[in-house]
Amino acid sequence: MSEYRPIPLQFERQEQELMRLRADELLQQLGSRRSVRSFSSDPVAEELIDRAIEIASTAPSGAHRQPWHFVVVDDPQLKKQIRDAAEKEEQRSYESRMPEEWLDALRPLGTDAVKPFLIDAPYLVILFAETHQVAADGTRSRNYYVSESVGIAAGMFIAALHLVGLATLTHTPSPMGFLRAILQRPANERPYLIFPIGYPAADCQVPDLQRKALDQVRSRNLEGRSEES
Ligand code: IYR
Repeated sequence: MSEYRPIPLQFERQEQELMRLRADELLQQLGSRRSVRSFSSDPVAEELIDRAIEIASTAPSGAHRQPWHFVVVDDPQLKKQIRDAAEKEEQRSYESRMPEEWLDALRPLGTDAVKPFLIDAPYLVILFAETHQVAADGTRSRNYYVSESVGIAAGMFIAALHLVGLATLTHTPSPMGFLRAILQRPANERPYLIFPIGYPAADCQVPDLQRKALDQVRSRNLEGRSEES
């Protein structure tokens, strides 16, 4: 495999004050993001979805393999097939596969096996993780840190959609094998997440949840160290 040619990094230091302002502004903007489960069917410009995919695809990845693939679905028939298959799995999960502890944890969110957003949202983006690569001549090569890489790309996708002004949800029907079958994806692609994307319904409500404060998610040096390690 050939090596990448080193080139000078394009990086400009910013004024401290501007950096602080930007950080505060970003926290405020991204802090207002909520998972949306109730969508308007108002149309969305597909180029916005494409830009968000390009932004997600700037994510760092193991050995720069970029082991992700985004399928944009707006065909009503495909959306219906996906909804039907997802609800079938979800019904089994909610009825018998999820242990009581899991159901208890979900209860405050009020979710159930009915998933109208899979039809109402104008777009579904299905993110697949590429477990390995297959070259044109059929040779297979490994990918590295696949779930980390795809998880980072998913996070950047969510942030991009929100900053662009669109709503989404990380939907994870389980198991998700039906997505590969319905969308006829190759065997090296594993379904990772479904993102319904659109504008929130006019009457959309979200749970009044609070996020952990900085002190709860960050410690400095050995602060709060554990005896167990
Ligand atoms: N996948 C199911 C259940 C579900 C699980 C978790 I963990 C959530 O945070 C939310 C839902 C569903 O989509 O309903």
